[in-house]
Amino acid sequence: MNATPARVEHQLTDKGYVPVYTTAVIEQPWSTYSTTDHEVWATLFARQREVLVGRASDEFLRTQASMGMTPDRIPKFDELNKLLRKATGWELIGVQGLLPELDFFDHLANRRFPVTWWIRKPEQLDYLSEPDLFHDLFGHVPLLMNPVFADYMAAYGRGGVKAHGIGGEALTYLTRLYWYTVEFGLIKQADGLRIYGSGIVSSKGESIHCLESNAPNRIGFDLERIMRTRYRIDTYQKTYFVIDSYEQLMEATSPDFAPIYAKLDTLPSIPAGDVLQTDTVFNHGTGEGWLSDGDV
Ligand code: HBI
Ligand code: FE
Repeated sequence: MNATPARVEHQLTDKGYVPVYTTAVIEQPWSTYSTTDHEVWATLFARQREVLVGRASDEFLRTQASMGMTPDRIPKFDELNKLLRKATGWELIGVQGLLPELDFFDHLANRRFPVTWWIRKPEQLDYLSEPDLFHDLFGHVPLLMNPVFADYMAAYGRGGVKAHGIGGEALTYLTRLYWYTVEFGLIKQADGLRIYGSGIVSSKGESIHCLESNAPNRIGFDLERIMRTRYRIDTYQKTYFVIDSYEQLMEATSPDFAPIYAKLDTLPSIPAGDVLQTDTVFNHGTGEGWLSDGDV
């Protein structure tokens, strides 16, 4: 496999030392994928395509179908890149795993989406702690075919590079925005709430839970509210935020965030499960099954 070795650094966070990989770009070693690798892709793909009918947003299902992804084998990055570049100027690059934030943002700002080159093992089918090829390719890539969402992701990357320069809590606020939109966002359609967040669409359990359980809150999108709201990394989300349209996301990133960051610095963060008087509430969750600690 012609991967330049990815030096693994460890970053001290409030969750202890987490491995952060270098930004080495890795050619997708497609010929090295085993039969088991392709079977894991096939199982997850078929299962999620079934669960997501009536649950994922129309645009997610449409863009994913337009990319010609099938269960029979792991897609080839260079084949998908031909479609992506033509549609929205984006391309996939292979990486070892999580990148240092500034590198990640810089890739997004330049319309490069980092996709982990390896896929999880059969025993990790239902959960693994970091993004693998299935999470990235099945979850993140399809909506990059949508011009408005593709522009949002590039604008988000530019915002991340700027936030990195500002320092302070700017990256915390921006990471929450990514988490509650790109990873765990819901969208309102005429026929009901639907999923567009990658962290949800790549998970069978959460695809059902986020829409059909009474436990979580479902609250209308509000940029500053989201930037103040802590989140969960090892359980289902306590709160899901609902956008009206992808255009709403794009518009939300048009102002200069620096004054917003300065204002948020004077306000307390909001626990993941709270509902505010000012919220547009689609569902005030029962909180059933929630853990009392562990908000990030
Ligand atoms: N790196 N490869 C990769 N994929 C991600 O989704 C990712 C990352 N590094 C940082 C990161 N996400 C989050 O901190 C974002 O909120 C920036
Ligand atoms: Fe992700």
